[in-house]
Amino acid sequence: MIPTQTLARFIHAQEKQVPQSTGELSDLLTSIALGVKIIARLVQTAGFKGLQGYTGRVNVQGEKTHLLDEEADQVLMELLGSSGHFGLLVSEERDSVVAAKEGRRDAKYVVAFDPLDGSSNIGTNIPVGTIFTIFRKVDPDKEAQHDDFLQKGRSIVAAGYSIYGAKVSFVYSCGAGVHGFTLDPDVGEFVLTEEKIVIPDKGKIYSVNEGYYPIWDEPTIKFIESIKKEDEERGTPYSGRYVGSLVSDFDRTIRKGGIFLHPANKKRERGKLRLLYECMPLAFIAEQAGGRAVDGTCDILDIKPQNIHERCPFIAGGKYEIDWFMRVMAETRG
Ligand code: P6P
Repeated sequence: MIPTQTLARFIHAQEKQVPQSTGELSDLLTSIALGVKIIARLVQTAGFKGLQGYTGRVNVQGEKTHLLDEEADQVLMELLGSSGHFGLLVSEERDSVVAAKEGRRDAKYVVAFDPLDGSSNIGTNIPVGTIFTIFRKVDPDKEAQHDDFLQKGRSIVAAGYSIYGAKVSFVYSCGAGVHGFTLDPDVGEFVLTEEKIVIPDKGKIYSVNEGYYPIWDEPTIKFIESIKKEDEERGTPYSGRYVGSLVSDFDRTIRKGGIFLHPANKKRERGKLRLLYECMPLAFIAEQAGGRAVDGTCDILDIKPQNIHERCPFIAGGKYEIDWFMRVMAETRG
């Protein structure tokens, strides 16, 4: 089969539907897709190219960094920094914002990314991925500022993620639905495989690390207990699935439905996942796919980040499950 609907063609076709588009966003997405292809090869060959294992350093999160984390970060910093369209970049691997190597004063966008989420799973061949989110600068006449990253997720221009697994997939949205692509390794092109991903309103799968049960708060315990008990009318118990790799658990949730939870707990009142480059881009995708993403109190896209590395509880899924979760939160908290 000749792959005709490639990512590049699809992006340019989408661009033509936006009268005032300049093609910059299309160029950015193409740059990100190139970075994803390069990172895919690094992940697939890490085992025999000496790229598995740790660097011996810790990142701003206080986590031991993997060699692949830094390689993936470097790929995106180089590619996106030289695209000319970004003024500033934020990476999970960097303490503060980074000025684009060839950033022009009139560059319209800023980008935040997690270059390789789930890298702790690398050695066991569990899928990992890259997550990104793009904002316009708040003031187009000014150079990009740190505060351009502290916008609510409702202002996201485009966001998406890749998964380096049995296939390399690329899922993104520019605010007109969620589109899925699969890398054709024979030609090195991403080919459209799902023009519009829509999350089922009600699913049958819940996804959470139950090892945290002893330190969950009461509302979370009540919800998880209710999704596991026999109730014919509600269609419970749901099946449990947990990969421990955010992009994999999230991607399964938007395709098959149900709910993914990485909630707050007594040791981490604001959870583990990062708001700017994990929760917000995936919340944008979840809403574009017809679902919801909350922190237990409000929709993630209504939260204004206070700093570029802040954490956030992340619960995402179909409207049925998220509405149910939020009702239990409200009832239990009183
Ligand atoms: P836990 C992987 O380390 C990661 O950052 C995400 O990819 C994943 O969803 C989460 O942490 C798993 O966290 O606390 O269940 O090990």
